[in-house]
Amino acid sequence: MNFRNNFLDLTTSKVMGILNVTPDSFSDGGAFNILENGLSQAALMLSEGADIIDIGGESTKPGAQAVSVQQELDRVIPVIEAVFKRFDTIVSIDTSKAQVMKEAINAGASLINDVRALQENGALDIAVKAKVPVCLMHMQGQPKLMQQNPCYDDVVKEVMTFLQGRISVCLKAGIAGNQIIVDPGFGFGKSIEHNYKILANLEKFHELNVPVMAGMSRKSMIGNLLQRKIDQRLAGNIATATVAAQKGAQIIRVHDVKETVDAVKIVNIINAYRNNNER
Ligand code: 9MG
Repeated sequence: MNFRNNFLDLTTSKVMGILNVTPDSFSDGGAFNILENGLSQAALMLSEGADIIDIGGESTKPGAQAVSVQQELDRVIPVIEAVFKRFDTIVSIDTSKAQVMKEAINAGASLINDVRALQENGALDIAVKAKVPVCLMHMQGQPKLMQQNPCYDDVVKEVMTFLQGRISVCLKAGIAGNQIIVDPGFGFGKSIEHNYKILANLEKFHELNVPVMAGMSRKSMIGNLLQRKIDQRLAGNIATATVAAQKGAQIIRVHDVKETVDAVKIVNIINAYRNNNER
């Protein structure tokens, strides 16, 4: 896939490192510290083998409050500029706001990761003009209330139908088919059962004929099942990432880059041997 002339081969699974630039992700909220901290986290994740750095300034955790456009810009733009200047990597902007997408792309971002699948005002238009890849994610409800009573008759079918609909809207608007990624949105308006049903059927999402992203890192689908606090979920994070890679997810979005890169390398080599045997 072409990220503004930075090409990423998605025939094997790749790892996206998460860089949250929200006040709760840094002990001291001062601007300098946020920038320095962001840069050193990006450097660490890249040295550990991340292929993409996903930078976000609005928490989308269940119960999270919305932030203003200006707050989000103030948080993410300096970090995107600095990461883009210092490292030869793909920078992704995690946002749903058109203005943030636009300024992030001007600052060097080459992927729009939108948990609201370009449904907010002006977002689709910006994505068409930006000509960068987009990741369209499924969410039922909004972060503040989405985990209160998620409901589906057939979660896999409904999530796929939504994503197919958003792909069609994007194609009609002028986004090239080879610039679209989809994501079932683990934890976004889904119970534990819904999340594991999706993971069990993740390979079905390839029927949408675009790369698939999966993000389960440290989420409650791991914590609640295993009864583990956030810093005790590494084994669960690696298990879910490994299954996603085995099921062909092209991009795995994680906090624990080093361990995930190791796990994904093993899955990738097994797949390479299997493909050779089939020839
Ligand atoms: C921003 N964000 C948080 N969780 C996510 C997930 O599962 N997928 C994507 N694409 N973005 C996410």
